[in-house]
Amino acid sequence: MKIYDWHIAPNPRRLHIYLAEKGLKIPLEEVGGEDLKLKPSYVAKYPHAMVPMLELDDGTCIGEAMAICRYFEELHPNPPLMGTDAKDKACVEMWEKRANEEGMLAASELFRNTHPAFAERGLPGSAEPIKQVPELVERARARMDRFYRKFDAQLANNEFVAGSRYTVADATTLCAVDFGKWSEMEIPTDCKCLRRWHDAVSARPSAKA
Ligand SMILES: N[C@@H](CCC(=O)N[C@@H](CS)C(=O)NCC(=O)O)C(=O)O
Repeated sequence: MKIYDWHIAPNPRRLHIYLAEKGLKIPLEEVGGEDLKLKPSYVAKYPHAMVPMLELDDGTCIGEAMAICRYFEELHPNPPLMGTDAKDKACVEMWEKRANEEGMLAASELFRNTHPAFAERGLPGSAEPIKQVPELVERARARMDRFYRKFDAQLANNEFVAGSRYTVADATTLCAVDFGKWSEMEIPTDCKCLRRWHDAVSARPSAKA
């Protein structure tokens, strides 16, 4: 098996953090080019045209960072990073989805609608040109602010995003906060709980994976 990777990209980072927390090492193939595009040979092989992607030895291609984490979680349940019992699993999934939809997608909307290299690539995963929409930029900033404040409130009563244990919800939240920095977004100074959490999870070895 191997993982198709783009070492600078935020969604593959979700998976790298997960694997590091698990202590798993999986062979990688870099498919990001210096032109900030996925290599044409990869897009030809995998027309979904996004990373990360896990290819199994039988040829099955599994995309979506959380689907790949789920695959490894079933095979290597310890330490549990996707919940323990029914309630905990549901809470981890809820917060991971919020981190992705309200954080990652907001940071992506901001970045892709401002960076000159993405002028014709307003959305990932398409070979067809999709123009940037300048009107989305302010909305994306407002989405990020809402994301910071929602997670700050959650972290006022919890050590980690989904409770007392580090989970995939923390990995996705960290990637979303750090992706926001690509567009000069920072955690607001009054979001003290989110800042406390960010310092703590950034100090874990997995944050550098
Ligand atoms: N929902 C996907 C999102 C994957 C995604 O957006 N990946 C980006 C990199 S962070 C990508 O492949 N972009 C390709 C491009 O920009 O051409 C997941 O969870 O894995």
